[in-house]
Amino acid sequence: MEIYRHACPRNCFSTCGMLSYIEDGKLVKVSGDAKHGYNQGRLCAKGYAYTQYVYNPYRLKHPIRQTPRGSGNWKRITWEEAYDCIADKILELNERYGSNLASGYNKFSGNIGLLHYAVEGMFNSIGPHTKPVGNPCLITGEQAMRKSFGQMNRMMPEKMAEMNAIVIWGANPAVTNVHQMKFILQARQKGAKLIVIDPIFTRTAATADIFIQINPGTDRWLALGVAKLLIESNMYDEEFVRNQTVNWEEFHQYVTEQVDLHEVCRETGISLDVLCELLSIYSMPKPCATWIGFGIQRNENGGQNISAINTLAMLGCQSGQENRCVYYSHSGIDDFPVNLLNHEGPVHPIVQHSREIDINNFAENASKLVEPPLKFLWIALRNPLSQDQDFQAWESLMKELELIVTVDLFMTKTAEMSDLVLPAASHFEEMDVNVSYWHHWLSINEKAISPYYEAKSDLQIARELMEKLNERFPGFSNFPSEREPIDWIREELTPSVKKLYSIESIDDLLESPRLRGEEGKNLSSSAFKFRLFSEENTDTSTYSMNREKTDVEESYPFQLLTPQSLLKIHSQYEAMPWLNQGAEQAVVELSEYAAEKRGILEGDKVELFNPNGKIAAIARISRFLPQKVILVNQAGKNPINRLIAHKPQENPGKSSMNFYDSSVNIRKWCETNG
Ligand SMILES: Nc1nc2c(c(=O)[nH]1)N[C@H]1C(S)=C(S)[C@@H](COP(=O)(O)OP(=O)(O)OC[C@H]3O[C@@H](n4cnc5c(=O)[nH]c(N)nc54)[C@H](O)[C@@H]3O)O[C@H]1N2
Ligand SMILES: Nc1nc2c(c(=O)[nH]1)N[C@H]1C(S)=C(S)[C@@H](COP(=O)(O)OP(=O)(O)OC[C@H]3O[C@@H](n4cnc5c(=O)[nH]c(N)nc54)[C@H](O)[C@@H]3O)O[C@H]1N2
Ligand code: SF4
Ligand SMILES: [Mo]
Repeated sequence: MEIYRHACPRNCFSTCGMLSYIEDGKLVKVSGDAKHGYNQGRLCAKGYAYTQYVYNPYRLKHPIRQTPRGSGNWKRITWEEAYDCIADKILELNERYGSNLASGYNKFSGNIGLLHYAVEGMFNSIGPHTKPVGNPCLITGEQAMRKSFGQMNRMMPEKMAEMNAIVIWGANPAVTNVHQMKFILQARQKGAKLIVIDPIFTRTAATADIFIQINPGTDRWLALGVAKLLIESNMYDEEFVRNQTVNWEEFHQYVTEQVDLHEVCRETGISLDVLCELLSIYSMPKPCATWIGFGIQRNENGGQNISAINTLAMLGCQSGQENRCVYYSHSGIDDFPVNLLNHEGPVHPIVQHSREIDINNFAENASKLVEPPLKFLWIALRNPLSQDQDFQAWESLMKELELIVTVDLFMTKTAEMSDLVLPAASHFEEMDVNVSYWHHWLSINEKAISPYYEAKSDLQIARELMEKLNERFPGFSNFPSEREPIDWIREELTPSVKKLYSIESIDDLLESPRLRGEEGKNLSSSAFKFRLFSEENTDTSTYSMNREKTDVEESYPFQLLTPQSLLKIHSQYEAMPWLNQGAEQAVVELSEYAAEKRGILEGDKVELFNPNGKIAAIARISRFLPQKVILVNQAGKNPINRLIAHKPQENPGKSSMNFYDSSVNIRKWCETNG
């Protein structure tokens, strides 16, 4: 049996080190890599199911073409035919419009290995084109962290084990970050308290000492309320605020004059006793971790809520900065040149830059493009017709597109609406190098097996397609098609990366994943000045839960929360019987209050609806849900995101999607309902 080293490339906190066991060229088993200090030899259920993922009967085997689009009339074609068809379109559009701006892509998080920036590299290599910017997932929080701290911090997640208290605001690690639970448990075994602040009684909440059920979107009030108590009881660090913050006077005045504790309790739905409980945690002169989850920034107050939590975390814990540990995420790739992403393409005589569109409002903005319109769309590592918002805009964009190509391992909702679908390789079938946005380990991903049928990695596809274009039109692309994956990886391991990770070459990574050497510096170095919460640039009227409701909110009184599921990564893993029985009917959880108001009983077929559409589901009535919250899983056969459509956000490319700001109504299912 041969054994190879891998990194799980899913968009997941853990980026687990993994070993594959190969017999006669076949993947027979996977295990966690014991040399990886974060996952320490373990995987999650999705990780252990990789043998079923790789040889899944639903995996795409060959390039296929559908005529007409959406008909389900698929025919197998060769890679040659696929490349010819795509090259024809790119060249024809270039001829028609005088540049490649009519060609573009939408890419996100299917595989977060560094060589998957091949998609960006491929498009860069043909000169100016149309590309997405921004990030639907975590950028609001990233902006808020940079505003507070001047930078993204580098907290070591393993250090959570040494904390005296862990306060989790809007994360659900028992589902989304299972390996972190081990470090939390270690802390608890030494006596640490775990506090979970969430509107939903989650699996993580179920393990906590204190669960604080907060009204969604109101964390700012809670954080400021506790900060006020800290200040009033003189339990804050005066020296810190005097020397290391930029706006203490202003903040002090704001808290004194504007933050009213009764209002805090009303907005958040939390009693004063609970605020005092949090005060005792944050005033402890001992290490305390504040973990800001991604869930907290999926509403329009997200950035402000995070800024308020950062402020509370920094004011509290009197015994010095090293005790103030704020966890969010870090930018693991910043140490690397990421040459594929930053590949410089040829200069165009007239068009200077690529056209950028916010990934969060991609379809609508892409539809509006003129001179030239967008005509060819490449979709890779992404399933927008399950995971994006505003399906109506996608549907009208697709009508205008002359060619849609989707590269995926499975026939997704998006692939179903494409002209060509190209089969992607799994991470066991290609080489890569991986870092995490949570821990600080660097891993190599070896190629262990040949690609499944005719599947190819995104990099291989880029190499071959660009070569084809150059055969047809010499010099059209400057993509270095001759370069092998290992060459790209070698280039990522620059002298400074080697020093940081104490390696001499790739061989060291083949021996073991490596921890980044310069350990998580705490947030504040002496030069740094912290920015306390301030209300600048915001429309305060949006904050109050008690403000006047808009007409839409009156008609659709329930807030739709759609967080992540344990046995899926977004829309992935649905076709895997070990994890999910794919054909299941969607389930909606509603409160006893909502059930009573709408005459709904457990197990009833119901429909969720709003102006964007309706979704059928089976009702589950929960004693634990807040009255006006409705909980639904993502993805499935009829993805819930059909009901999510948001107004364009203020800062294109600078905020995440407000997925949890959607409002819906619910009623018993009736065939004749409009
Ligand atoms: N309602 C709601 N919607 C949400 C969220 C929410 O909380 N609620 N969360 C949002 C968040 S946080 C995120 S990160 C996004 C995720 O949005 P997406 O990244 O669009 O989500 P996935 O469903 O993971 O789709 C990734 C696709 O890439 C494919 N893939 C995997 N590996 C490869 C590969 O090597 N090559 C290629 N070409 N394809 C590959 C997978 O099979 C899958 O179809 O969803 C967002 N959508
Ligand atoms: N199993 C699994 N793991 C995953 C993923 C997956 O799809 N499946 N996806 C990965 C990705 S891409 C991401 S982004 C992460 C996300 O992982 P997390 O950081 O855990 O974020 P979410 O799951 O979006 O939301 C976490 C919690 O926030 C709560 N929440 C919602 N609104 C509020 C609020 O206003 N205040 C407070 N205090 N809480 C609120 C939700 O109820 C939810 O329980 O998970 C990653 N890990
Ligand atoms: S999905 Fe996440 S936890 Fe599971 S094996 Fe992959 S990286 Fe690890
Ligand atoms: Mo995400």
